[in-house]
Amino acid sequence: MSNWSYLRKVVELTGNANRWRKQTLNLIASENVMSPLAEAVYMSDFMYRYAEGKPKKRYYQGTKFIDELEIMLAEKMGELLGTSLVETRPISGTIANAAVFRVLGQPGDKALIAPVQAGSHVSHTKFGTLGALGMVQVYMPYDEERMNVDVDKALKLIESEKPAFIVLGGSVYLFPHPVKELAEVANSHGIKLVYDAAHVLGLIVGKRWPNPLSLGAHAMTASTHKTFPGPQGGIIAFTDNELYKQVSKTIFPYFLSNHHLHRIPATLVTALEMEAYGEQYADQIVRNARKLAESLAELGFDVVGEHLGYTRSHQVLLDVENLGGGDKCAKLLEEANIIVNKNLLPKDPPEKVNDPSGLRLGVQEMTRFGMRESEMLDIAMFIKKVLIDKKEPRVVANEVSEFRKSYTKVMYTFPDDVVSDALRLLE
Ligand code: DSN
Repeated sequence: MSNWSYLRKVVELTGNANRWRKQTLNLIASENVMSPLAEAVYMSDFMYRYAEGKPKKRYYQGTKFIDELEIMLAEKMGELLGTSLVETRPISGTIANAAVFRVLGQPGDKALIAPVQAGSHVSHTKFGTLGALGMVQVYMPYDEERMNVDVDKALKLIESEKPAFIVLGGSVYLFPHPVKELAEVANSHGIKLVYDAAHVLGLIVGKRWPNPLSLGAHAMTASTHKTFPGPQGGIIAFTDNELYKQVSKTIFPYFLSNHHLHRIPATLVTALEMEAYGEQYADQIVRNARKLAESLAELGFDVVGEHLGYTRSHQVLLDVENLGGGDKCAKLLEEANIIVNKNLLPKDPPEKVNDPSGLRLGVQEMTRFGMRESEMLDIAMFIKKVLIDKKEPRVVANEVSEFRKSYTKVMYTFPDDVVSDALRLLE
């Protein structure tokens, strides 16, 4: 391929992705979109710059504006989360976890983590960051009835295993983990509790999910681009001042040098949007998730968690074992322009990871584009056409694209006149 054809291909593929994603129903639970104003400040000169160190104590010159913005972001996120101790530099949720775990444990130490059935993230496990740091995972037992960590057995494990720290939160969960119960015992043993709020940060800020910091967690790690609809990045909030100081000394230089500065103003714009509209947005997300689950169940799907009201988060879990399995169903839906991921369900053994029984659906991005309960029924019907009625996916893809044309504007952001005024300040 000539240089020019290669260049054309690169740009064309990027354009294809842009165009295609506008025609799809994106139900990946870990993604979202920024508002045009957040995007505008993201595409700034900051993306070319370095600012090693902390604001006003940098190893580089040229940082006076990012210093101010970084201080503002820590303050604003602190206000939204009820603490004054916020570390804004992690460039992802996994890097946030790495820095906290590194401070709390030594190689060989044990960490008590949520069982995979209760949704622990790979970074909490021996296969991910925890294992890379040489630490040992101990799963807390799972309570099938409550679809959650078994509190009584977990409390006994704290006594018997003497872990260095405890991790709750995760990436596939429908119901809040028992932070308060475990934090009380952790405190009595001098153990720290870390809560990974990557998926639910926006729900916490929007007051539709319990704030783990107010329930006793010592640190809350998160990413800033899921239910909190900012740029890809990470954040850590603390209630423990000493832990905050140690993690701040660890994140740089152990886990990053630069921290991708263009994230900072974009995260701050998103924080202001969430301050103004976060409760409305989070409320609609949890309503939509519940409605999507109910609609799918009414249409004949096996939806996980019926006895508990299906979900309290942005996620819905579908058992599609009898419809060909998670791998096949996710691929069929993709052909129909419905993007989901295959997922292990609580009943699955870990070996089924490549062809699990489930699908994970998240409603946060479609909610951001203005969809409400009635559109959740439409989405459930599109999914039924593909997976139950066995309609040709490419035919459904055309219907999905047509449907999606009515939902292209990002909602839960500032009015157009405010945005136009603000954009002039970038000129
Ligand atoms: N693996 C991502 C998710 O989809 O939950 C989070 O890192």
